[in-house]
Amino acid sequence: MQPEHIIIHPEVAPYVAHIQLNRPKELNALNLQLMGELRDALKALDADDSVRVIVLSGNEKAFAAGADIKQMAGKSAIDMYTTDQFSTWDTIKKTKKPIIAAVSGFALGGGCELMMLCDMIVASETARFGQPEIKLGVMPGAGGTQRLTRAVGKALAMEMVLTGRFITAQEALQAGLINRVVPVELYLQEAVKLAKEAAAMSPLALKMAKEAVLKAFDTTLEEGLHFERKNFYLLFAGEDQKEGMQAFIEKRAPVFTGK
Ligand code: CO8
Repeated sequence: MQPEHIIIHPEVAPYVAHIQLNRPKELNALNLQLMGELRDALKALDADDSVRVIVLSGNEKAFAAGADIKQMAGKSAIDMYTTDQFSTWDTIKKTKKPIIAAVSGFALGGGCELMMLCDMIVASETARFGQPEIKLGVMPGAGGTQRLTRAVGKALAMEMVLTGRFITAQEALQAGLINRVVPVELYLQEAVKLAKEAAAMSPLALKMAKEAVLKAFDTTLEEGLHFERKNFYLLFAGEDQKEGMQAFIEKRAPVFTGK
């Protein structure tokens, strides 16, 4: 069945697929259906050998303005527990291939949290980031107190989470939340360019390197170093390591296959 709230562009560059959140009238508010479609699309692309890197965007006005408030407003705690909508997020988190967020306009609440699940973030000058849940009488529920704090530090995270203040793209760049800021007409192009650069690398190395970087947030330095070393050694089981090193010696460009 075709998804309704996302658009999948299969090959926007070699080995790069693009998923676009597509509920423009609602500023891409993340309802259950959209999140389910996104989970399924990411799972399929993660298993597709013709894809090495995924770009995730909204539109110029909004990456996503958060969880769908209208869908959530009347729910009870038991509804929330039974629906367990955050379990979708656990599956999304397991995507092995790098995901690059292309962000313009609002990235708020769950939208900011979804963006922080991505591995690199390209923003337009018009991007605004925030965790405004506090203004709704709640608080972030999908990583806003954890990933944001790890990315920007306690001072700014507390300010954003406790007052709901939005920050600009320049502030986000300075705080280390995002990778780069470009004029609005270029944000998607720049994200695809970055994706293309990564997609030229060994797909196995990409996955294992992503896994190892993320490990840094979950573990002690000693365990992280151990994990990193294991992944490094493991890559010597693949043909891409032979190809990459032989290509260097022969002074030519490597051709990686992921085998
Ligand atoms: N949910 C539902 N509808 C929304 C949302 C949203 N989060 N954001 C905007 N919309 C709708 C508006 O209701 C409006 O619809 P309508 O035309 O039918 O009234 C339409 O989108 C356009 O919005 P506005 O008219 O408000 O546009 P403005 O340009 O005036 O304002 C803002 C833009 C500032 C972004 C404003 O819309 C706003 O404040 N939105 C809510 C932002 C917010 O509070 N986000 C946090 C939501 S809670 C959350 O994310 C919890 C995370 C938990 C994990 C996530 C699980 C999926």
